[in-house]
Amino acid sequence: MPFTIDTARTIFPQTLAADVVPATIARFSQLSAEDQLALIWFAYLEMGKTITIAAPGAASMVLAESTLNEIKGMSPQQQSQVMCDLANRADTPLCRAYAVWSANIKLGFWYQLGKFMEEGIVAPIPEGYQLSANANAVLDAIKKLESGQQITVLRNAVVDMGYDVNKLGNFTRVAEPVAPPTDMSKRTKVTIQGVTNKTVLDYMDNLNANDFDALINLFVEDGALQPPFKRPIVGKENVYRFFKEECQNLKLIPQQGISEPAEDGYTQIKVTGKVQTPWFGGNVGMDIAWRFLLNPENKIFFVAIDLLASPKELLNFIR
Ligand code: ECH
Ligand code: GLY
Ligand code: GLY
Ligand code: GLY
Repeated sequence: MPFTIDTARTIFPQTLAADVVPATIARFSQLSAEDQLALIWFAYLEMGKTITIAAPGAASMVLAESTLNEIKGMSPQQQSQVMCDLANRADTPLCRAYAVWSANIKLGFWYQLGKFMEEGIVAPIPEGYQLSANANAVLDAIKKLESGQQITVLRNAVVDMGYDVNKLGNFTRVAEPVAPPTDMSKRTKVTIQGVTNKTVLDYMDNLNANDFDALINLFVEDGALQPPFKRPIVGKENVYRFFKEECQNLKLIPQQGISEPAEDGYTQIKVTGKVQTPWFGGNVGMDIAWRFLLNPENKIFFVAIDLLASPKELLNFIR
C-alpha cells in the first residue's frame, strides 16, 4: 500500500517525544487569565537567572510598534485588561490584530511589554500576586523541565493568545521580511554519523543557510512537514510559507542517524541532534529528532521534527 501522510507519521514509532510539553500546556490553558500572565511572569524571571533571551529583530518590532504605542498610551487598568483579553483570546480589535502576526512578532511584542513592565511604563503583575494552587503546581512543573522544553511551553503560550485566527475568515498574515540566504562562500556543511543521503544533508545545510528556495525544492509537491507537537503542514506552498515565516536563523546541529529501505522503494531516515533558536542561541540546545520519508526519487514526502523527551533519546534508533 503506498504511503499517505497519516501512515508516514508513524515511521520510527519508538521515538520518544517530550509529551510533558503538551501536557503542561493543557494544564496551563485551564488557568484564569490573571494566573496565566502571573505564572509566565514568574517563570520568565526564574529562567532569566540562567538563560538570556536575545532582543527581537528590528523588523518584527516595527510590525508591532503601533499596537505597543497604543498600549503605552492606556491607563494601567486598561493595560492589564488588554493583557487579560489576549490571554482570554477575547474578540477585541487588538486581539484580532495580534492573531494575524507571525510567532516571532508575537514573541517580540511580549518581550517589549515585559521590558515596559520592568520600567513601569506598562502595568506590572501586582506585587505579591498569589497564584492559585493549580497555577503554582503548573509553575513547579515548568521549573522542572529542561530549558528546551521550558521555552517551547512559553512559545506555545504566547502563540496561542489573541483571537482565534480560524474564526477570522479571510485575513492577511503579518510576518517579518525574509532576509536573503547566506552567501555561498560563508555556508557550512553538516556531517551526520551514519547518514550520507544527499537530500537529508542538503535539507540541513539549506535550512542553516536560510535558503528556502533550495530547501523547498527537496520536497515533493504534496509533501509535508510536521513541527513539534503540531499537525503536519501539507503541500509545498504551505511548507514554503512556514519556512519563510518561522524558520529564519535556526541552527541545526544534527549528530547521528540511521537510513533504511521502506516499502515501495521509499527510504526512511531518522536523525538526532541539537537545534538552537535565534531567541536563545547557544544558551539552549534543544534535543531533536528528524524522521524523514523519501520517495524513490529521493524527494522528501514527509519529515517530522520531534522535541525529544531527554538527551538519552538522542541515541535511540530502535524502530
Ligand atoms: C511576560 C509576562 C506576561 C505574559 C508574557 C510575558 C512574556 C513572555 C516572553 C516569552 C518569550 C519566549 C520565547 C520563546 C522561544 C522559543 C523558541 C523555540 C524554538 C524552537 C524551534 C525549533 C525548530 C525546529 C524546526 C526544525 C526543522 O528542521 C524544520 C523547522 C522547525 C514575561 C511579559 C507572555 C517574552 C522567545 C521553542 C524546535 C529543526 C520545525 C521550525
Ligand atoms: N531575536 C530572535 C528573532 O527575532 O528571531
Ligand atoms: N516549536 C517550533 C515551531 O513550531 O516552530
Ligand atoms: N520561529 C523561530 C524560532 O522561534 O526560533
